Amino acid sequence: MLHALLTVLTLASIPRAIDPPEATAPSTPVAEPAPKPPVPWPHPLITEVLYAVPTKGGDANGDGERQTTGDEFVELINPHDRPIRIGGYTLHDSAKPGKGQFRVTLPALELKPGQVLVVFNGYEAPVPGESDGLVGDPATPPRKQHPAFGNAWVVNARATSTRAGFSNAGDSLTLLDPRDRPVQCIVWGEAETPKGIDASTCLIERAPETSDASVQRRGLDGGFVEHPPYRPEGLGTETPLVPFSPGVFVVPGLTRLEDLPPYRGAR
Ligand SMILES: [Ca+2]
Ligand SMILES: [Ca+2]
Repeated sequence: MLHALLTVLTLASIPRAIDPPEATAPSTPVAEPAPKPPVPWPHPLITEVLYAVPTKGGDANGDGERQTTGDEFVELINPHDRPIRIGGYTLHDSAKPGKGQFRVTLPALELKPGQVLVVFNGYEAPVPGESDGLVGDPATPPRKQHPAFGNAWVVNARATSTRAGFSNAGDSLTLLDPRDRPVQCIVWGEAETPKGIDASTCLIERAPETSDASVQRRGLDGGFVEHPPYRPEGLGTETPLVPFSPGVFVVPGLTRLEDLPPYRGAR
C-alpha cells in the first residue's frame, strides 16, 4: 500500500515533457502526501497495545485460552519509506527492572515499509505457529511472516512471571532504541509519564482507559483510541466481534479504521 502510494507520488512529481494542449481538460487528482511519521527514521512506531485482556473473548494470541497476562501484546509498524531494523529495540512497562517489569529486547529483524510486528507477552501462552518458525522470541527472529496475524512478523516475549505485564489501572509502555534512548512512550490511567523521558526526543502520548479492548492508533498522525469491535473477514456473522487486531494496521494515507485491511486469523 505504501509502495503504491509512493509510486503514485513519484509519478506525479515527474515533469511532463509536453503540456496538454487543452488547459481546460479535467485535472488528474493529486495524491495526498503521506502523513509524516511521528517518530523519525529509523524508529518503529507503536500502533496498538492490549494492556487489558478482555475477560470474555480475550484470546488475542489464538492459542485457545484467554490469558490475563500472556495475551497482552504490542503492535508496531515501520511507518517510513525505507526499511528499518528493529533488533536491539526494547519495550518495557513502568515497573522497576527485576520487580515485575515487563521488558523485552527485540531480535534482529528488518521491517520493510509498512510491515507490522506483533510482540505478545507470552506468559504461559504459546503462540500458534511456533514450531513452524512463524513466531520468534527475544533470541531468535521469526523465519517468516505469520498468516494468522495479517502477515505480520510475530515475536513471543516469553514473559516469565504473571507480574510481568501491564497494569490495567495505569501504566506506561516505553520504546527504547538500541542505545536505550526512549523514542516513544504511551501512558494510560493513573500513571504519570516516567521520569527522565524528554518530550523533545521522545513521542509521549496518552491512551484512553479501557477494560475490555485494546488501544489503537487512529492513523499515523492520530492519537490512541479504544479499539472498536472488529470482525475478522471470512469467519461469518455468527463469529463474535473482537476488540483488537494484532498484526493489522492501516498505512499512510488510510487513517480510518474502516479502511483497515481484513484480519485473516483464526480465533
Ligand atoms: Ca491466549
Ligand atoms: Ca492492530
